[in-house]
Parts: sequence; C-alpha cells; structure tokens
Amino acid sequence: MDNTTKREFPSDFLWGSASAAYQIEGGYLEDGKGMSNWDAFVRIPGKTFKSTTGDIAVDHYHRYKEDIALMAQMGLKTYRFSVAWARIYPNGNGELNKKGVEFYNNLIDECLKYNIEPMVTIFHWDLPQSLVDEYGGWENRNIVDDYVNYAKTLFKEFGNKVKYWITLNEQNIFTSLGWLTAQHPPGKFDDKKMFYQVNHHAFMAHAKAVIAYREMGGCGKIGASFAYTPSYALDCRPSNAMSKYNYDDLKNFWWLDVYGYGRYPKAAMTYLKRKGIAPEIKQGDENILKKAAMEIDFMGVNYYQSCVCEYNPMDGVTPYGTMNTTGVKGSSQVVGIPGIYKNPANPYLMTTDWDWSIDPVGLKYCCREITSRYNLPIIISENGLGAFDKKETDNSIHDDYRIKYLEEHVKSLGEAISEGCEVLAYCTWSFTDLLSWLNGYQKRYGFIYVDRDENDSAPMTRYKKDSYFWYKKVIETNGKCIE
Ligand code: BGP
Repeated sequence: MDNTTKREFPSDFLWGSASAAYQIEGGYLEDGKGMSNWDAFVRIPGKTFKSTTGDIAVDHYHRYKEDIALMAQMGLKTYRFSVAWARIYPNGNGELNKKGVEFYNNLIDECLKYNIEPMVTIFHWDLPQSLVDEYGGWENRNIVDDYVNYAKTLFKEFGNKVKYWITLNEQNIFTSLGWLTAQHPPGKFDDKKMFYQVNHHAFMAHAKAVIAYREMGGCGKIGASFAYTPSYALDCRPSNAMSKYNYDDLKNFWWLDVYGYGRYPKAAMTYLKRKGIAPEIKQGDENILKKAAMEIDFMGVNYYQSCVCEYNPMDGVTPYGTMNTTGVKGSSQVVGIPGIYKNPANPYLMTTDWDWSIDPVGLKYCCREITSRYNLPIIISENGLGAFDKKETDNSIHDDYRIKYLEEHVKSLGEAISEGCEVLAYCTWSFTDLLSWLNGYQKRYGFIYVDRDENDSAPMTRYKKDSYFWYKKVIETNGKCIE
C-alpha cells in the first residue's frame, strides 16, 4: 500500500498478448465460414472509419504460423485469441463446419508447439448473422441455448488442449454500443429495456456455459472479461461522491456483481424497476447465476482508462455524445446520464489521440477493487495504447510512447500483486496491429507493425516495433527489467 514493497511477478506468470477473430483473421467467407453480424454491419455506409471491414483484416487466417513464430521468438507465454462462432457453426447452430474446427486446432497446436498457452475467448462480438435473422440474436432468449451448444462444442473439440477460457468479451461494451448508442450491431439507439434484457440473456449464456464446462469435466480456468473503467469522484462534494457510487452500480457492478456474486446490485435494480426497464428474469435464473459465480476461476479485466464522476443535472449531458473515432484529439464529447452522473475529463491525466485517459494507477485500482470485493484471481485480458505509428525508411518503428504506457501499467500491476492481488496473466492489446472496430487500421496497438492501411490491397508485411524488443526483455526477466 505504501508503494515501497518490491514488485514481484509469480514465476509462472503468463505474459501474453490478445486479439479477436474479426479484427485479425480475415478470410471472412473462407472454408465454409458463415456471415457474422459484423460482416453485415460494416457494409452499412457510414458505420466504420473509411468503411473499413475485417474481410481481410491482417490476414492472420493465412499467416497465423508466421505470427505465432514471432510470438515464440519474443518468448510470449500466452496468446489470447477468439473463435469466430460462424466458422464453427456457419448458421450459428445446426451443422458443424469441420474446416473451422480444423483451423482452430491448427492454431492451438501451433501455440503449443512453442509452449505458448492458448487462452480462448468464446465470444468476442462476431455473432452468426443467421441467428440475428432467425430470432434477433441476443434479443431472444433462444440465444442462450445456441451459445451454450457452441461453447460445449469448443470444450469438446479443444478442451484437452486449452486450459484458459473466456466466455464473453466485454459484455458491457458490445451491449452498450449495440443497443444504446447504435455504434455496433445491431445499431439500435436508446433501447434501454432491450439493453438490459440482452444483458440478462448474455449473463445466462455465460453462466450456463460455465456450469456446462464443469459438468463436462473441464478442469481448466474459466471466467468472463469485463471492460473495467474504474471511477474517481470529481471532488468531495457529496453529490459528486454519490454520482460515483451510482456510476459504479450502473456501469461496473451491474456486470461484475453478476459474474462474481450471481446477483444484480440492489440500488441499480430498484432504479431500473422504477423506470420500467428492468430485465425479465425467469424463475430459476438467479440460482443458475449464483451457481456459476461459485464456479468461475478468475475475473477477466480489459483495462484502458479510468473516468471521473460528477453530478449531472436533469437537463445535463446524455450518453449519446460524439465518440472520437478519427484520432483528432479533443473531438469526443462528455457523456453521462441526466440526474445521475457525467464523466468530465480528468485534469490530472494525459490522454491518447483518441481521448482515452492514460492512468496506470487505474489498473491497480481495478485489481484492488476486485480482490476486496470478490476475492477472485485476475486475468488482465487486455491493456494497451492505440496510437499512430510511423514506419521509418529503414523499416524500424520507434514507439517509445507505447513502451512508456505499457511500462507504467506493468509497474502498477506489480504493485497490485505486492499488495495482495492474485494476478495470473497480463495480455497486452495487441500482438500484431489489427482492425480497430470503429477506427480503421490507423489506430495501432501491436508490437508488430502490419503494413496495411484502409486499403485492402496492402502487402501486410510484418515488422517488429521497438516495443517488441522491450516486451521480450520484460518476459525474459519476469518483469524485473523495469524495476
Ligand atoms: C476493447 C475490445 C478490443 C479492442 C480494444 C481497443 O474494447 O475488446 O476488441 O478493439 O478495445 O479498442 P479500439 O479498437 O476501439 O481502440
């Protein structure tokens, strides 16, 4: 707590890096893969930066061996990737696509060949479009059975080789952007009632998959990954302190408490009931959520930034402010819920070109909160800096800003560990550059520069950035080099 303790990472600490199928694979209709909701969404004019798609992405589908060899050279201990549901079940349910299973078997084997622990995300936002056409996807409770069937297929096919499973990636983000702000599929605006209902379906899908994993004898580790944006009250004015409390109940604990305790936060639920937007919960659901909460092995955290909470008057800002998807600093607007909270900028923190605050302490804050509140081990499943990178004429990429960002966050994580948090893994976002959902290819996160831009005919050659060599050293010394 006093920051004087030595930062030590456990000897079996998993230094890793993460990706998601839609953002990296490409091959969007190859070898029997079906269309996903994202394949359909990006074709609607104006939805993504310069109309970018993941049709080819960074061609990992064909270059995974090259990418994993680069990971091995670096000494990476774990590679977190997601499975594209529509490669396994092109229609979401029904007939299994053997070619899809084969691809992921090859990918997993390639990791294992180099002693890289595969960490598999079951759902990272790309939903088979057939399920949307058939019954509305996550809006219909039928999704729970189809998701569980798909998850069980993965456990059966890969369960003997994969020891780390992430059920859902950032349920809070894909539902918020999908049903409140219309920025992700299905592109619905302000459908609050449906937003909470969709979330309840997703919680049930997560919970039933966790229970199924155990029933199938799975002895690896399983949990969900949450996009955790911890909050600080603007000042000690009681109304601002209370706005932080409300923000946490509505924006953080609404998800974390269900994963960790199997129940919704009471004040938030009371508020939703009063507004008539609480989800329909069937008899027996609560027991299932509670059972799954007892069975999860870790809390997955995707951490990028913290936020500030201030009281927001009834005629104040809404959740629908402009988001910066261009990299033009200062182009995002303050958002909030009228009468509850708003999130002004933090005057003590610098921001990225996409207006995300840079706050290494926030990472420790997340770990401490999870440890105190849920007493669960933690996997940092994403953390990284999106930036414009420049490839020099000699093909070097000097991303010292990324090194600085990651170094400060790793230090903070080390402090969390020395203060009693059990952290199993740290995955940076991302290993190679890849598609940023709404920001095209210019917002880069990787250790490996991929020579492509918004133009699909680019060569896609891989180049090591300076941060590649930095992370290699961090892994080699188990974090000691940054003391
Ligand atoms: C997380 C997602 C990732 C990734 C990352 C960076 O929310 O899980 O898939 O995209 O954020 O976000 P962005 O690409 O918007 O900068």
